[in-house]
Amino acid sequence: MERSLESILVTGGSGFIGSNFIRHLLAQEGFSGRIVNADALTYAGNPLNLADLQDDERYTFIQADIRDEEAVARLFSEYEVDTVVHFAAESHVDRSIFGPRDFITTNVMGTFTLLEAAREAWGDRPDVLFHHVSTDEVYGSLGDTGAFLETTAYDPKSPYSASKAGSDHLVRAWAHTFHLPVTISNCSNNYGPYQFPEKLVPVMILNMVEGKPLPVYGQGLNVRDWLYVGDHAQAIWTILQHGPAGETYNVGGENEWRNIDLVKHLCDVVAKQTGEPEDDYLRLITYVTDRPGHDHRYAIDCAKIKRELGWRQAHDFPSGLSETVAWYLANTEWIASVRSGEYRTWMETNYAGRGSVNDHGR
Ligand code: NAD
Ligand code: TDX
Repeated sequence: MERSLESILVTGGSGFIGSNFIRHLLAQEGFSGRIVNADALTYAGNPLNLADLQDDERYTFIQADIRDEEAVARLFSEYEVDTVVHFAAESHVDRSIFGPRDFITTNVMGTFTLLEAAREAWGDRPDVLFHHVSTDEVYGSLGDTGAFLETTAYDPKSPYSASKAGSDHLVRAWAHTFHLPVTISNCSNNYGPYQFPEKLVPVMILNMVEGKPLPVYGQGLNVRDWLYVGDHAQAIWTILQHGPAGETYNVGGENEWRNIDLVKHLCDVVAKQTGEPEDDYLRLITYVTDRPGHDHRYAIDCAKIKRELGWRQAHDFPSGLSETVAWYLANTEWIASVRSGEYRTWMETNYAGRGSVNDHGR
């Protein structure tokens, strides 16, 4: 049975990865359907992320909270949804440590609400799919070697990762018990345009430009695997078309960096584009109090999606990072918009006066 893929409900499509995914999907020759983006527009959701699509008749935006049962049920019936791509979540680990409530209500209860609405609307239709977008953080933290496989036991450590693990378990339970056709992807750290400036890469770029300290947690020795957001979007599109129901796919960049090395590398990339001396940026590196419970290392083994579905990363890190820096340097209107009003970085709000400035990264 072919999947319909005619009426795709994207949740959280006004955020970083969701907006990149929607743009990516509408550019695919093989896609002939429509997209309904349901987003509550929290601090992380920004209509400007998709402003260029407002005249595209294949795209509809509905402001809706995935915790609102009635609103979610209405989306399924009004738009005859046959596919869900579920991005909507509270996504910032630091925020989950100091205010976990929204992480539980949105990531766990919101996912539950969507699953129930899908079950109710779809019955036993075989041409539908619920794709759940998850994270490598559900697997916990690695030592200096090894990588997460799809079969690695869950061991989430932060309120964020525990809430995402909870949502993954719900999705699998709905598949097992109610035969809902589902797929799951667990992805590593994404970088690229439209990322809210609370995550490592945009925080560092924007602080460099403004001559502000570059806050490196602890000693900067934690390791993350970085994937270009467009490659993540393509992985999800590949799964929607070819991933059998019931399967989970790990998605990663095979591109591990210690945080401190990445920040220093970013200083070099930004300096090349602004023409400022790299030393002026390196001097801003400031070691601050570590994140509580900071996971040491994430690494993804993505051999399964490569082998079974033929997906590959299309962006190498130098070109992806260089394009990302150029995007942040050019899109001053977007930056002003997301930083207007109440905007302060999580660091500025929560670490005020607590940053332990020891040396400057040399
Ligand atoms: P983001 O914070 O940039 O965007 C989240 C979006 O969800 C926002 O537009 C927000 O308004 C919306 N949202 C939040 N609560 C909502 C609610 N109750 N109802 C409706 N909409 C709501 O996040 P992101 O970085 O784009 O991440 C998207 C998804 O990918 C998340 O599920 C995240 O766990 C997962 N993920 C992210 C990364 C990463 O590196 N950013 C890596 C792996 C997985
Ligand atoms: O200012 C900073 N200084 C710093 O040293 C920030 C914002 C982060 N860090 C460190 C913490 C992490 O080791 O950099 C690393 C990356 O931090 P984040 O950008 O906050 O990402 P991370 O915590 O790794 O989680 C991200 O990847 C997995 C996303 O936010 C999650 O949504 C995703 O699931």
